[in-house]
Amino acid sequence: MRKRASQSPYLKLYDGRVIKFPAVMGVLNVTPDSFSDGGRYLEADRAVEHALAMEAAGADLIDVGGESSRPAGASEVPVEVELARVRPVLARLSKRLGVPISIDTRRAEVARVALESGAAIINDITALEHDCEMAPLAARTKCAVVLMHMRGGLANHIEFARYRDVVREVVEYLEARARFAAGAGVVRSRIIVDPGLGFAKTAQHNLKLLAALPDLCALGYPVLVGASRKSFVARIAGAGERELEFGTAAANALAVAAGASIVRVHDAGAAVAVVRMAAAMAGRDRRFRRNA
Ligand code: HH2
Repeated sequence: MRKRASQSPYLKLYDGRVIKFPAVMGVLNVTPDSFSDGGRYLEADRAVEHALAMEAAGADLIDVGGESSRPAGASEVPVEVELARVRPVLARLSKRLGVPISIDTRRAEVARVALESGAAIINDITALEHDCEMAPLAARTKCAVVLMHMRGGLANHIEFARYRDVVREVVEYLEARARFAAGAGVVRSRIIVDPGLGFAKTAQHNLKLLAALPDLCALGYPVLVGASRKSFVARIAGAGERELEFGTAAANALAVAAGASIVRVHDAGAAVAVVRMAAAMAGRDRRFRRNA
């Protein structure tokens, strides 16, 4: 049986800032084609406004991405296009945003520009596999990294949704990628793992992984969960605006109760309320412990 390692209740970034868990990561997709909010924040001013609104709503960090990974065959964008999307947004955000920024990218070149603009976290949906420069960059800069599980490429990952034991395979993969990252010099206390809901996963796989979050938490790394508005939520809860939001809220509440440290969301205000409530009910908020 796996030895259970304990998770830290916070993440200390290289610049001294601290993210207390459970935390809300607000999604800022600077893309024309993201599955839920594509095109809404492609214009830099609107993107900045939205990030500031998410911060005001209580988001603990903002995840900026310039390439969509939606399962319906996302098209790969050239690195210049990805850079042209995120660079002006990052430049403006670094002067105005108080909370930390993570950069959602598979490319070291994009991550490097983002880190130079003040980002403190690399969110890599390929767990540092896509670009061999990513691990050395993370090690050199001492930034935090999110290692996410997926299989296949952006356009075809759903074809790879085949597992003997999805929980065991995802947990073992993330453990191996975390070991690789630490071996490459990434600061161990800044490694975050993510089961990659919807990435080469059917609805059934996502449900199994959500039910097994304690096993993933037992690795000892903070766990990030990205259920927000994904197609399995639409399939289970319904595809209307309200159904998606409440379905997302239920997934986030149970994820926090099961030990998740970060939830990645489109509606930060809703998620903040959900996370606060779930954390208090699960005894993860000191102020509301029964014997406090
Ligand atoms: N999901 C998406 C993108 N990046 N990163 C992590 N760590 N975990 C996730 O679950 C995750 C992620 C997909 O969602 P979204 O950003 O809304 O859509 P798109 O990729 O189409 O921009």
